[in-house]
Amino acid sequence: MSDFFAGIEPIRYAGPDSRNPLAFRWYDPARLVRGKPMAEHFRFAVAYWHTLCWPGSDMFGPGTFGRPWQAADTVANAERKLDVAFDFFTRLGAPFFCFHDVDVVPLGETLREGWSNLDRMADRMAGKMAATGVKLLWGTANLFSHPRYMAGAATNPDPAVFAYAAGQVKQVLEVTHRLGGANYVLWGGREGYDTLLNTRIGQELDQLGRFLSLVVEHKHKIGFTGTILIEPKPCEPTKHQYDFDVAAVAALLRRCGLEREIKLNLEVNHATLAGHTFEHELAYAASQGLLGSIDVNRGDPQNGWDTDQFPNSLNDWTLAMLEILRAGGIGAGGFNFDAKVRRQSIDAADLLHGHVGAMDLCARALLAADAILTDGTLDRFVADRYAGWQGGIGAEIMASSLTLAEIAARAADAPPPQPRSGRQEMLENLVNRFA
Ligand code: XUL
Ligand code: CO
Repeated sequence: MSDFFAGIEPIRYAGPDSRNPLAFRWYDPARLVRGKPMAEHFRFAVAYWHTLCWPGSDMFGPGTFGRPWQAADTVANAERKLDVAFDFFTRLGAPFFCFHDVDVVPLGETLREGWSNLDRMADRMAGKMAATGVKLLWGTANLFSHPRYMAGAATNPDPAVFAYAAGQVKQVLEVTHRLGGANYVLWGGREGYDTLLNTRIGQELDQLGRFLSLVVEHKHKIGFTGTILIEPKPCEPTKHQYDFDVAAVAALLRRCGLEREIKLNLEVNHATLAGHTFEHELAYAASQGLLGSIDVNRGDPQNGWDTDQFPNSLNDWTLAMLEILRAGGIGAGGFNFDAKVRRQSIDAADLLHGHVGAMDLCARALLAADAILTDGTLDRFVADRYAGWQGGIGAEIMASSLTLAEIAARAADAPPPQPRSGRQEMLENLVNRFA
């Protein structure tokens, strides 16, 4: 067992009046909300890469954290890191974690070396999981850091790179299955382009479709029953990414006939970069039956890049929780903290402050969203706004029983439609009564 967090007590629920900064004031795992324990609403997960691997570097300087296991990328250090990781998960009370292959072990020089390193580490992970009860929300392969992936993985102009990526994904999918993972994530880090001058979009989209189909086929072949998830992001690291946002991925999945096989892992800061609110992405995905899981974080209102900060706005999260509750919850997905503490937050305790605050925020937003739904005014307003589609000409249009000419004739003979207020300010005020 590591002593990295020595002196920090396991985090407990202490109630809203607590002054302890390392206690939960709202997240009470067993508390029932809408008949379901809070813990099940969220299925909180720690992201291995930000919490254990990121050294606190930025584009102007190296890491500031100086964690002992980050001194060199060796198997021995990966094992120390694993000890610290499971100590952190249990101290925090996070029931799940997520990882990339490169987060947990050095992949070595060849694909085969990486496979055997990961296989051995997966055995150690299985032991830790059995001992602590912490489960795997999802696994993923890093297909974007190594220079071989500079022009993409599945969408690389060189088929040998496609094949290498296939080798990494096959292995991590199998390890995820072996560890009982609930999902497998594909973030297309560099599946896009930097300039159209050297790019054939149609060819690259066909390659991406082939890759996704191969992954789905292999999932069924090995009997993995978890969900394959795509994580949309519009840009960064490349100028343009094909998995731009929910709408783009929904279209891509239909183009490949995979809309019933793959769902989405939505990340807050990715929605921001795409020019959307997070609740827009949630609502759009839910409307297409594609909501799978979420990566919890936030951007910075002034910086236009992926800052991956811990969330801290109750109003924003309440709007997100409203969409998640309306969608019937996150199912076999979860709330993964794809968030990192700031570069100056160099202490072990800072890792806990980041996660504790975010878990509490989510819990408080869940209670606020539940209260808004229980109050019912918001939903009644919306139901009334669309009531015209429940009968009369609205129902006939949607039942496809009228032609364009018949609809036009009815409109010509009816009294002119009267505009009605959308009451945006009233509805915003209503939400602010709760959050
Ligand atoms: C990058 C990002 C990734 C994915 C997993 O912006 O969000 O960490 O979540 O590859
Ligand atoms: Co993410």
